[in-house]
Amino acid sequence: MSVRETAEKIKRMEIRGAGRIARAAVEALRFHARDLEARDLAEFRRKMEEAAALLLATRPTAVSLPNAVHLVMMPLGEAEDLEDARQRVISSADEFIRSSKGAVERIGEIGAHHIADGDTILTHCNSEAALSCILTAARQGKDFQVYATEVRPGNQGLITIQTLSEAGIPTHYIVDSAVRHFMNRIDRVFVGADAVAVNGAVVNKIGTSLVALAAHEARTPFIVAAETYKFAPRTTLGELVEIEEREGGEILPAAEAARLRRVIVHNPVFDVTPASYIDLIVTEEGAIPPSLAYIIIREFLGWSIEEFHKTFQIAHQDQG
Ligand code: RUB
Repeated sequence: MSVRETAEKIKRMEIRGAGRIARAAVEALRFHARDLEARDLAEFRRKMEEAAALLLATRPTAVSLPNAVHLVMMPLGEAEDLEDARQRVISSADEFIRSSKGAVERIGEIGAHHIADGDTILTHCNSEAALSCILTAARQGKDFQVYATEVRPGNQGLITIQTLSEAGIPTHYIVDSAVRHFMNRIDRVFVGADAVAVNGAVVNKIGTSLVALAAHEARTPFIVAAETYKFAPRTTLGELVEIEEREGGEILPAAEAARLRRVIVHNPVFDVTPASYIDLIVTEEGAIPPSLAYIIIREFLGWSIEEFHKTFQIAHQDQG
């Protein structure tokens, strides 16, 4: 798929979920690099940067997108000539896709340790990392059930219940506002992440923080499944993760909105769950308390903050 087509699909949420968005962007860059016609290395670099910028502008919250694009584009800096540059992008893209899939699998293995026979799990939205924990536990023969939320307004819960049902897992489907009503039946909550900040706060689908609040009140463990490329390096410099605000029409149809002229519709699609409501973040490098987010950013993302800034010409913020 071309870069433009991939970007459109990500914008329209035909490709969605932080991990899938990252892999789709990387795949698009890979094909772009393979077929790109350029006179020299400088032109190749410029055209690749334009393609990267197009992909980065699609959705602002999932940090997996800039992290993945950065990983693929980073080797361009060391390229000696055009063909070398092309090969470097292709192999770094292949490596990202391979390791991303491996990370989801490993997270499943680690997360499944936290699911026992007789458990009732709750999940919100549609996260392949969170589902990997649940599906791995099911494959291990554990006997448990899952509550899945509807997830207004995108209805991602439908994808989740389809996957759970196909895996033969007893599944309950509830509206988002019923989470607290059912929380006393829940042994553990599993969600994914679009971004993890340096202070351990997790950005995920709107409503996640309410689920966490209800879990906290009921003393129900709240577990986040997040690959290391969901951790946000820029938050170490005090930058906040941008919360995407989508069209009001996704909530209130245009005809209704036109009739109710004084009504302002808000449609933030992610929210922030503070670290104090999170018991564990399961990464492919192991399960950590949210307070260790900084270690993941420094040790496992594999590049320095300075390098990240240089590559994307992000204005350096005063840390003082
Ligand atoms: C998806 C969402 C998911 C995370 C993690 O939001 O919030 O929980 O992206 O998913 P949207 P994964 O549907 O708006 O993209 O574990 O698959 O990366």
